[in-house]
Amino acid sequence: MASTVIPSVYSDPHFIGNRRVITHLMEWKYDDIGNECERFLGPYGYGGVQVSPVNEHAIMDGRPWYERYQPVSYVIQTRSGNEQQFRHMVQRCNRAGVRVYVDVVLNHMTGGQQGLGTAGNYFNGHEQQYPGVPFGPEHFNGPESCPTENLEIIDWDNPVQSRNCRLFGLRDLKQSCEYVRRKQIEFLNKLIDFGVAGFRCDASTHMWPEDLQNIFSRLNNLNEEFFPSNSRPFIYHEIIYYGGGGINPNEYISLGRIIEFRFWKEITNVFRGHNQLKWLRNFGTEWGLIDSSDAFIMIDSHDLRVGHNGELGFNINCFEPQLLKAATAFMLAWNYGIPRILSSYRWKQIVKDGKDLNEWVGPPTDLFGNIISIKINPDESWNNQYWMCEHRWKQIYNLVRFKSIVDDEPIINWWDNGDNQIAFSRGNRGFIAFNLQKTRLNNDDNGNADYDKNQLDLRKRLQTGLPAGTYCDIISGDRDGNKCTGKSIIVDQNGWANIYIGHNELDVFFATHLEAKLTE
Ligand code: ARE
Ligand code: CA
Repeated sequence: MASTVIPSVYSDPHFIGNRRVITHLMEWKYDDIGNECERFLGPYGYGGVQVSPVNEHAIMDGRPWYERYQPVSYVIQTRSGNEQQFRHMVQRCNRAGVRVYVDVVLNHMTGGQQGLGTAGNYFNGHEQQYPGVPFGPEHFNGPESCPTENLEIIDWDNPVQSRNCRLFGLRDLKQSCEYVRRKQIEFLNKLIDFGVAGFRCDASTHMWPEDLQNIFSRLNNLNEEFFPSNSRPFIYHEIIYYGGGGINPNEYISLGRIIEFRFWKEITNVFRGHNQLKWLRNFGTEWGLIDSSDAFIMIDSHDLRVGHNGELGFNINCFEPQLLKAATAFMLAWNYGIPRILSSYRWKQIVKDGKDLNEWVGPPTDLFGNIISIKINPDESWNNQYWMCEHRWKQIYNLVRFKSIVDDEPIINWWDNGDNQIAFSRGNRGFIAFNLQKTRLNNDDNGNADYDKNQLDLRKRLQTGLPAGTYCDIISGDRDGNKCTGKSIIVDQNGWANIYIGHNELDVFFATHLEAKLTE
């Protein structure tokens, strides 16, 4: 059933042309992001880049990545760079056709410690003093508004506790206070005036919708140097909701898009072989997900990668590249929401009792604690001992292109084998097939010596929806001039072609589109 809800004025990402996908260059430096916008994100068709929190934050022992989620002031200065560098990056990215979204932490300041922030401002979380803003105790929620004894959130489903008490001890800002609002509006407007297209709103569940409404309604329109007049910022909210009780994302739908956590969870479940691929046929609102036009989606994130939210071993991260590529491909090929791809750095995962002991490890740095730059070699490889660069994995960026090419074409020609093989096309512009049958073997049929592995191949004549011609698979290879470097298919006059995905192939999917067609 079509939704009657009018999309929020904050739900348009302002992509240029038919760009469709955002990548989060986690912890990257602004100069590096500017370079990447010009040499890769722009040319390869990414629509936008999310940057890690840009404002001054606590410096913590060992420099964990999560210190960025402990604001000290709204001065733009972190290990990623200063205000000038940030501003320059935003200009470069916009000119390269790539929008910039900033992860903003408005719910709280630091935890109970004291020290210096990344711009040199002193802070004392215990006394709730942040002279760099300045904020003092009167700007925080306390016993008058938070009903729990220790001021911590205890019952996460209770709206008053969830909004007025502390999230993991983080000092909770009183956004009903006009002064707090004004400081936050100033900060956001500064970013808008620099040319950003919008924000990831951290911990939205922990802020009152009416306070956010007030703040957002007072934001400037986007900078007319880069955007049409009267453009409102794009805002996507972190609201962790899996159905049932708890704070319902519907409360925030007029305030922007919702990061739909049921998307990654259900897709991860399927790709891990806990649910059959064939059920994805009607994946979306019929599974209880919010409307596509309100949704923001992901497979991996800065939290999920280390098992914050979800659980380690279930969540799919860069250490299972084949699985990550396949689940990401489905995300990009399906017609739902706005997808974001996490681009992470390398860390040494040490799993013990279901936890990653290194879950805190921050970005790669030199001996002085400076973040190491991304270095691109002449053959397009990079210093991958430091940076994972998932956004540069061919199976991923080729699907980013696929998404642009298929545009809003509907999902048609669905086929499944009643189990873990599926295929569908996007109008007459693109076609994709998945063969996860071997995952089932790994899970259930291991050790069955009589099992004929060839039964696990996908070998089938299918309707691709495509015009007749020879098409390259953009997964096992690519189109290189007028030849294919990997597999290819021949589509007949009626759109049919023989599709093959062997059980022993590294990638479990096949994809092609109009631009991967050879000229006759
Ligand atoms: C760190 C330490 C803590 C310490 C605290 C204060 O880890 O032990 O108490 O500092 O000193 C990130 C890290 C946190 C870190 C924090 C501040 O993940 O570990 O705390 O930065 O440095 C809930 C929230 C949701 C939140 C998740 C992680 O609702 O908003 O928890 N996600 C965002 C970001 C995080 C970030 C923050 C918020 C804080 O994406 O990266 O934290 O800015 C159920 C509930 C969810 C709940 C979830 C927790 O699903 O329904 O609401 O999410 O459990 O797993
Ligand atoms: Ca709060």
